[in-house]
Amino acid sequence: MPSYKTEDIRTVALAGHEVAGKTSLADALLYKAKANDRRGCVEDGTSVSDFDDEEKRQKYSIDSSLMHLEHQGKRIYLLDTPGKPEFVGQALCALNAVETAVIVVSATAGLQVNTRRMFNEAGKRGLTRLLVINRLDGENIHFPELLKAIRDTFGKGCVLFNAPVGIGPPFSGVVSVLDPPPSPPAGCPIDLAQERSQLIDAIVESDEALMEKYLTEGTVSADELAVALPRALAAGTVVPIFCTSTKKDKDLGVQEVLDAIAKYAPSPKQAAPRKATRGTGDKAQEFVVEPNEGAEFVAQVFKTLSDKFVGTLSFFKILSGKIAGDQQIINARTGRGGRSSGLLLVQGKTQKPVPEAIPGDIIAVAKVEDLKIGDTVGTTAHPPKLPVPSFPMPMFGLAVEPKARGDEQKISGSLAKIADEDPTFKVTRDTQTKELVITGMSQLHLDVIQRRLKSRFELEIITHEPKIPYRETITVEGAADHRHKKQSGGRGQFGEVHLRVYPLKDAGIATEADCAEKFANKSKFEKIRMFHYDPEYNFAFIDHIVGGSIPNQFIPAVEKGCRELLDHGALAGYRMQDVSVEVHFGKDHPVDSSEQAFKTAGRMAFKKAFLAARPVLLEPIVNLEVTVPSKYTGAILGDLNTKRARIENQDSLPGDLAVIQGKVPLAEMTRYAAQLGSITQGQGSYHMDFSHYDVVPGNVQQQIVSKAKVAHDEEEE
Ligand SMILES: Nc1nc2c(ncn2[C@@H]2O[C@H](COP(=O)(O)OP(=O)(O)OP(=O)(O)O)[C@@H](O)[C@H]2O)c(=O)[nH]1
Ligand SMILES: [Mg+2]
Repeated sequence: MPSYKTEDIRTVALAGHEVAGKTSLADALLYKAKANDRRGCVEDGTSVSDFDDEEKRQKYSIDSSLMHLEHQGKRIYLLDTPGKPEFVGQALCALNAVETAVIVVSATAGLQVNTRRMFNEAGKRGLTRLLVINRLDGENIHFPELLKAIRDTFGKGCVLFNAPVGIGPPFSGVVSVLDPPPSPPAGCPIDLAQERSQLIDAIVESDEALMEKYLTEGTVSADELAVALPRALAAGTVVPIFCTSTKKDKDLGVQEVLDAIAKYAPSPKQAAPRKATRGTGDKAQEFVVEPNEGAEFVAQVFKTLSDKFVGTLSFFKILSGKIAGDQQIINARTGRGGRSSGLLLVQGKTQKPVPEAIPGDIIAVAKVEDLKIGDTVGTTAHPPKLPVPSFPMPMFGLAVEPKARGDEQKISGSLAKIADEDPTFKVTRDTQTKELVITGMSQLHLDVIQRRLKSRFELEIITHEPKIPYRETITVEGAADHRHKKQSGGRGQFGEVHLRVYPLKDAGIATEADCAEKFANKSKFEKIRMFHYDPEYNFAFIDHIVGGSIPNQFIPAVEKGCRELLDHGALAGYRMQDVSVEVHFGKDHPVDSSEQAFKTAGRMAFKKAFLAARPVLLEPIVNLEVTVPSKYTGAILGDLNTKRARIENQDSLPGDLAVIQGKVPLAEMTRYAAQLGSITQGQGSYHMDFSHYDVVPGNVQQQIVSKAKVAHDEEEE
């Protein structure tokens, strides 16, 4: 048995914008808690957290990393997350595995895109949030303004638990706000008494009885505050702020953060239990995952890593029940089991076997096949399943080619391995061009992956311009038929298919249930025999054949033919979506009919009907958020105007920053990083994620269609 209980565990993610000092804080915390006998440092390449070769070279975090320490009788797990927006997938995964988020803010840079994002994502997950204002030794810090910006953005519940003594290079440590010294130290930039009363106000606000007492008597005791505080933290009505410098030779305010984590972060038992389901369809039952040792073992994988020495490591957070090292683990997604070579306690790049783990523990197992991020694992035959977290859809694509001929297979295999570790990186083969396409969050993201491919697998690639994943759909109903007939000596080929096509999007159909309820039923198709629905394409195939005009055994071939076209498109060679096909009539030949003939007839009829149904191209539209110094607002709006953007919101942020939000076609954004850089002299940042598909304007569509060489499949005729 471990020497601690679930009640003693604290799980903490360090999150925020890049360069705020999260990794330095992790190293400083490990050192203060004596989990490391020397202070690791990003600059020297000795960080426990940024241990990966590429991280050491670049001096920023790329992956989340797991560490642990003991302090005041608590077992504390730390997950350091990368702050660069391109690696947000790693940060989101880490947030799913913890009860507490420490959001690190740079005192010199202020609130940045990822500071706000992480604060909100942690809030969405119901995590307890702590703020750390770091880099207080830096130049040009306006502390009261920063504090105001924090409160304006994150709410007045953000209250100082300690205050800096000296700002900038004279920063020499912190002073408690709750329990201040009799006379305020020189160099404290705020009024301690006022901050203290704001802190007390925030605590009592979460407790009506205490509030009443405070209002009538004017005071509350330290004991009463201590009782009310955990509730206020859990409810998010109080967000404590701590002040630090994690500059290597300073490490000021770090001890206070360490103490605060041990004292204020909730244990897994204090967090709201997660909900899972067992079984599928009608038999699905809700299963509340309680963090009790006696309960069934349930854990969720939040990270995987292929390690040179131990093979694939899968990291999971135990949500209920305990597990021993030699136990069989069952994956709820596949139903298959695997035996690990033991449970591993992780400290950065090193692992130590442990015999057992309990609810709240964050551990790794090696070499259990086919565990993916988001998978639930159990030890019973049918473990309950937790909801799979969602991630932003990557939008920056590049086509890749091997530098050395013959490496194709190895490259796609190795990229797939990298993709397993990163939920915002995808590898696909373009069905039309047969090109291998990698898609990530940005150019930098794909550059990092390219360098990893070289250092880990010794493979090099050449990349081409990004491709825009257009889609094709129809806007009205259409009908067509096709007779496939060939007589070339011996047995001929014969199949004839008559079908109609229907647009599904405007009919409000987006799921199988919609399809059954609103469309593919007897009220619309009187003699409907069956329908097949495919959520990937929002495609439905309806068999409405009467009197055997196409014999039953050929219906699957007709469907197959139609499905072939889904990937290839009819208009410009792009994937189709939101279409239904109703096959209602056909003809066969007693000798010459074959599956092949009906497949071709189905595909050709579908193509003709599609082209007759006013087809349109759809293009991906992204949500864009640009943050720039206010003076560039006009230039940004002017530029976005030329990009077919729809501006939805414009706001000013403390620190004389402006945030512009809107929707823009992805096709207009392929070079935005460089353009934004030149408009704002490198002072702007942006973030985009997939929003939806929208119809391409007619003139743009014409250009794309005439450029695309539509593959003529007549050769199969
Ligand atoms: N002056 C000063 N420098 C700091 C402080 N904390 C960290 N640094 C330095 O700032 C740089 C970035 O620190 P990191 O700890 O890597 O920042 P991070 O938040 O982990 O950055 P990402 O991994 O990119 O998200 C390093 O060179 C650190 O040595 C601080 O409090 N003051
Ligand atoms: Mg880092």
